Amino acid sequence: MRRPYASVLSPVGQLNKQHAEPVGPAGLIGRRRFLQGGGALLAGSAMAGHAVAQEPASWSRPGLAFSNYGQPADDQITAIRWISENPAVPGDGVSWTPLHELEGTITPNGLHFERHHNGVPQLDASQWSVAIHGLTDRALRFDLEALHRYPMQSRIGFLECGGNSNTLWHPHPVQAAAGHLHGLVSGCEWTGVPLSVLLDEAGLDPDAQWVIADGLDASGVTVSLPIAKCLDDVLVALYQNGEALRPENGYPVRLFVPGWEGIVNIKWLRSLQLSAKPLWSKFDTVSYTDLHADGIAERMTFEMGVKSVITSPSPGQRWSSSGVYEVRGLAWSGAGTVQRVDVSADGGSNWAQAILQEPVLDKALTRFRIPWQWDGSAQTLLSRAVDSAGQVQPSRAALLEAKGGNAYHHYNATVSWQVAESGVITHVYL
Ligand SMILES: Nc1nc2c(c(=O)[nH]1)N[C@H]1C(S)=C(S)[C@@H](COP(=O)(O)O)O[C@H]1N2
Ligand SMILES: [Mo]
Repeated sequence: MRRPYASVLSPVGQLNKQHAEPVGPAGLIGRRRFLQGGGALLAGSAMAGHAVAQEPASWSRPGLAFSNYGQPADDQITAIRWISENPAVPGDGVSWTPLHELEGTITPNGLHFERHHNGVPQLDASQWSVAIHGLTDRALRFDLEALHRYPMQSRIGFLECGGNSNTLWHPHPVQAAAGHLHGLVSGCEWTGVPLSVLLDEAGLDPDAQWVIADGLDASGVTVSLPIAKCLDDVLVALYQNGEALRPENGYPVRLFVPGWEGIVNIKWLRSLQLSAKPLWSKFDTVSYTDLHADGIAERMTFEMGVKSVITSPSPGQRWSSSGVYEVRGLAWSGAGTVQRVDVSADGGSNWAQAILQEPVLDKALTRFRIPWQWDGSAQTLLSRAVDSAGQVQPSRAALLEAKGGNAYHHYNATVSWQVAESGVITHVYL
């Protein structure tokens, strides 16, 4: 028999009394302290559960019928992508993953962010094929049936647009939810055929140093990828979280290039040309380059930097009372694994180490969590990630200093949310 709720949960009113003694820097209960008994302390206090007299009545009528394809609960109306389109170019724009509505590290397929330069092409997968040609022993063409006969691999990884978080270059903090500022990143399990296997089938000419990948949508997105990366870990992906790719994410086949900026993850793949030199396409040169303060554009800035963002709380939310909350967020790095995430609740004066959700995977979203006893005063929360390459997520001031005033891509500075006395959460710069 289940225990009645009242015996395991205590009323909210007792919470502050039990946490009257300080628990860590600015109320943060760090990893070590949590493991030493802070967890038990929290479990006993029952946080914000309400006492109830009895269990809810069970449903006494048959429920709704089966469905061919499941949908979220009807009340989950805010857990949706947020679309922002370019009015000047048809099909150009983005839709953002609502990071502040999600938990864990895997983005549901219907909420994976989208970035199209010219819309989602209407294509017939039975007519689809990809050609491997150029500096190869033989030119080969693979249709879906052929691709399915090759050995597949799965890997969990993040995909992030180079332009993610770029509203934070703005001199004033834009007020928007975590996912509407930072949600051009998603995490999936991608499955497909390693590109190295297909390149091996075609046979590489020793002069083949670049793979020029081309999509078949109207935008003419073509990029040049160094051969070393293509032979290392690039997937010719057919599946996303166990099901066939979604049309908006490249169905039937896309490249998944672990840790590298979104643009090189070519969707609706149609051609891979082996070449001695990069193509220097529009997307290798004009777009997705990093303009420095002196006006020089750095090209091929492929690897995504170390980054973290608190997703709960998120701007726009309001906490109803002081007391214990769990601060939760995501961290990732294109250079490897997330080694640690520190959280500050006093604007960066003191830091405590957050708990990382296992398994912590290479070039994948990593969930961090840390309990915080909020005393009801105005405080500023921020997180700072360190990766396995020893890179530390920079402060906003350090990033601006390093990049100068012309930067547009690769914004990876620490992000700060203020909790006001009223409990209202806002985006602030430190
Ligand atoms: N063919 C094609 N591939 C493309 C794009 C595109 O517009 N066309 N956009 C690129 C960009 S800029 C990004 S960030 C990622 C986005 O992938 P997603 O829409 O699956 O999130 O796809 C990349 N691949
Ligand atoms: Mo992108």
